[in-house]
Amino acid sequence: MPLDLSLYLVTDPELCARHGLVETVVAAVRGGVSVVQLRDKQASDGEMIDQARRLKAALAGSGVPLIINDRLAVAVESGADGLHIGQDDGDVAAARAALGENAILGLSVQNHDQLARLDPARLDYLGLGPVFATSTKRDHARPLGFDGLAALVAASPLPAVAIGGLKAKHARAVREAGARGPAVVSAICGQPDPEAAARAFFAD
Ligand code: TZP
Ligand code: MG
Repeated sequence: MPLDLSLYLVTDPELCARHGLVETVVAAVRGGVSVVQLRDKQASDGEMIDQARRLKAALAGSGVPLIINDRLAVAVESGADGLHIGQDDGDVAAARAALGENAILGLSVQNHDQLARLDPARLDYLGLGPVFATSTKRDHARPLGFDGLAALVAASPLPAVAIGGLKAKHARAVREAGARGPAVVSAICGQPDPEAAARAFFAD
């Protein structure tokens, strides 16, 4: 199935705790989320494998893939659909070799140098950002703004989502910049109604 990047949810253990991780993700998928990334910097690999298995079961039949942030071993062990890595999270070639051809593999890209160095043949999509400053990720790179995003998308050899400080009101500008869709944490996780929060990204 082609990868639908129209609304990409990245989970956060604290923000998603408001309604529970699985409950938040299921509601967000009802609202139109098309990809889910499990991201938890604190959990052990074992805890993350357990969370991933519960999410995979909850997503069964939805067609929405589950992607693991950073941890290749968790992606392989849990039966998730793919892995998302940052610039310092290890080697794309090694990840592709371990995951196999059918897994989804994404990479975070913050600037044109990183874009010029990546290996598009081994990757499925890119996460470009941050578009705006955000308190959800510590030590993020300099914000791109929509003009910087558009320039990166134009030079990208792969389909891309945009991330960083994005709200429903930015969905149109994200698409107009050429990204397939927004990737968000706090605009869905931790919201009073995650389903409605997701649906709001498709309002115009
Ligand atoms: N990578 C770049 S910014 C970011 C990540 C994981 C956090 C985005 O969170 P939010 O709450 O959507 O700004
Ligand atoms: Mg990372």
